[in-house]
Amino acid sequence: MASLWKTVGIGIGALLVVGLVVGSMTWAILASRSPIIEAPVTEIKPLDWWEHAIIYQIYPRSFQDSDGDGIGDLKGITSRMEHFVETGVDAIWMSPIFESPMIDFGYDISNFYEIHHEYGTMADFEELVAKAHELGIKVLLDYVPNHASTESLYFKNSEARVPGYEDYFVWADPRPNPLNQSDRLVPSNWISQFGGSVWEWSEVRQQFYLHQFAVEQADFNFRHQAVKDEMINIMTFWIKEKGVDGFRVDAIPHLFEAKPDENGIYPDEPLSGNMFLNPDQPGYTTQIHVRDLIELYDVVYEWRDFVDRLKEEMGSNTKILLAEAYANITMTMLYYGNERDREGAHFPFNFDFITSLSASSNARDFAFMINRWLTYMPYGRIANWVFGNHDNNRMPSRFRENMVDGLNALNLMLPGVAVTYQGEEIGMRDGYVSWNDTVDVAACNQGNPDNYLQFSRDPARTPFHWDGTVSAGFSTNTSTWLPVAQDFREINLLSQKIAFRSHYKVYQDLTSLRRESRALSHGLYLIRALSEFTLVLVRHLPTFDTYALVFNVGSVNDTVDLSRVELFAEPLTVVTSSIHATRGRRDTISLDETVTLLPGEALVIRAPPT
Ligand SMILES: *[C@@H]1O[C@H](CO)[C@@H](O)[C@H](O)[C@H]1NC(C)=O
Ligand SMILES: *[C@@H]1O[C@H](CO)[C@@H](O)[C@H](O)[C@H]1NC(C)=O
Ligand SMILES: *[C@@H]1O[C@H](CO)[C@@H](O)[C@H](O)[C@H]1NC(C)=O
Ligand SMILES: *[C@@H]1O[C@H](CO)[C@@H](O)[C@H](O)[C@H]1NC(C)=O
Ligand SMILES: *[C@@H]1O[C@H](CO)[C@@H](O)[C@H](O)[C@H]1NC(C)=O
Ligand SMILES: [Ca+2]
Ligand SMILES: [Ca+2]
Repeated sequence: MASLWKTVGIGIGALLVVGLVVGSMTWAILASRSPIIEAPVTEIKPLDWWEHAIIYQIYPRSFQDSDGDGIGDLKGITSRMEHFVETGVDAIWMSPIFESPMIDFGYDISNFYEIHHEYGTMADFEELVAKAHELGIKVLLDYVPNHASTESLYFKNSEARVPGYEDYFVWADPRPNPLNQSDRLVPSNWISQFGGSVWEWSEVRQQFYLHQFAVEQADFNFRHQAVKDEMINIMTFWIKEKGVDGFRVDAIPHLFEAKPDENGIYPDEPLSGNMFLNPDQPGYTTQIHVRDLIELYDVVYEWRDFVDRLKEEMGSNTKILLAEAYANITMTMLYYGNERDREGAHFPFNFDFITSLSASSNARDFAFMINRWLTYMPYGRIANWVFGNHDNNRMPSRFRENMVDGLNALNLMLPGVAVTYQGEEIGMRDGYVSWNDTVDVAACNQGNPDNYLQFSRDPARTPFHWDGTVSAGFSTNTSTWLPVAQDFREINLLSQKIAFRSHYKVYQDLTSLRRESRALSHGLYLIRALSEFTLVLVRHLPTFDTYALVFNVGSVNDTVDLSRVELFAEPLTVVTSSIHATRGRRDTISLDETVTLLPGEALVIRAPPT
């Protein structure tokens, strides 16, 4: 190892907060007194396919309709496969495509081994995977282990107490009411994520079953070995028989719920005290019995052992597991593994840009949240960045439209994996969906014509804007399952490919840079607020070009002094910039001048090796 290392002197006066990116590389950065950096000269550790990947989330129902029924489908995705290559992403993750009554648009699976008929056939799926792999694109599926549709055979069998299936779900007798024997009280006060009790009465079985999401999504009983075995069977099928490259794992914090006591009584949740909510709304109680139970991590660690074993057995590329977990930082980081002897998910999604940052955040808030993830992440693991998904308002709608390029640049320049939700590459905003057109179960259950938008996930799910023609090129049908957003003539892929400057072209500039730059794949990071509103991200690898993002996240002009960034050396050259920026590609910036950034302006800068 030592022979690969050369001592490079570097003149850095001030103490730098510089993080370590690739944990397995033994780097020592001591930039305070002794200005010495140990740097590899020839060898750069090769990264596994996923460690610096860009993962693109497809919402299949809204990506491309191939047969004019107004609903996106697999053939549609296959027909658009070049888009991923042109855009420069490495993997696609499709929200669920399995057979489903579509109460929760595919997150209510009735057959985990079949393709949903509106989306196509198994042959269509095989064609999709073959085409993707031919083009070098990995394919990830959405795996939904917490629950199954009440239409599934698992549930029907369990409800009918068919031997072997009795304990597949969480069944409970009514809580006894000592004052009234014939009263049928729910077993506990737990509230579903979509509103109402988690307990639903089954006339067939004469017991309640538990559902943490919709009534039609019954929670599996993960304390039953047959369920755990079946989950492994499902993953084996899609990896081994169908060749997928991994899974995004849905709703993991909800895998386990508290057990009943010896008398069969379930514990109630404490009340949150929030007076603005009624007893049917999530948030009325504080959830301590229905999420983050420590038992669930063992299941995740077993799944990791399983995918690693399968990889060995198949002699294949790494099969990855990505955990969807909205949880506090401690419980989130545990998904990575226990830091002693168990590895977990390849990463839990980092939702900080969704849950903790917004249009009102300043540069210090950004720097703090980004560094928080990197600080809490176990040593040597891979970070990831998520700016939107099918469950949350779109990125430009949560932040400001003039921030689109800067946010995409952050996503693509921070260390680790970048996750892009369909439409972010062109800056798609939330679509308007009227109450009459609203189909999201969360909004229909909890909302009314006056307040549904606070619950609805439909605005983030409207069809992709390919061009300015009928239904934005998504479908030949003028009527689509959700309306196409009204701004599709203004914001669409084709017009952005033609335009001289566009969000899409900035995104492409960034993905090319990401492929070429060793500082971006292997470099150290420096993330600081240069002022209240201007954020600077520097990626630095000795002997290679340094790349930096300078981004005004505020809503007023901000003037900054780039000579204060210790790692910069002249000449500074602009590689790409946000579409309204005053500086563009190949412009140079002198360290003697101050730089005024417009609201949302982002500059991606190259500096020579130090
Ligand atoms: C167009 O879409 C609507 C639903 O949005 C559907 O009822 C109709 O059958 C579709 N037309 C065709 C030709 O499939
Ligand atoms: C007992 O409970 C049943 C079912 O909820 C209800 O119909 C009945 O009125 C109750 N009886 C009394 C005395 O409250
Ligand atoms: C995170 O959640 C866990 C489990 O609910 C709790 O025990 C812990 O105190 C929380 N930690 C933080 C930092 O909030
Ligand atoms: C919604 O539907 C109702 C009943 O069909 C109708 O009266 C109303 O005009 C519709 N509203 C909109 C905004 O389309
Ligand atoms: C912001 O800066 C731009 C470019 O320097 C200038 O044209 C504009 O007037 C400034 N706006 C304000 C409000 O100062
Ligand atoms: Ca279709
Ligand atoms: Ca559960």
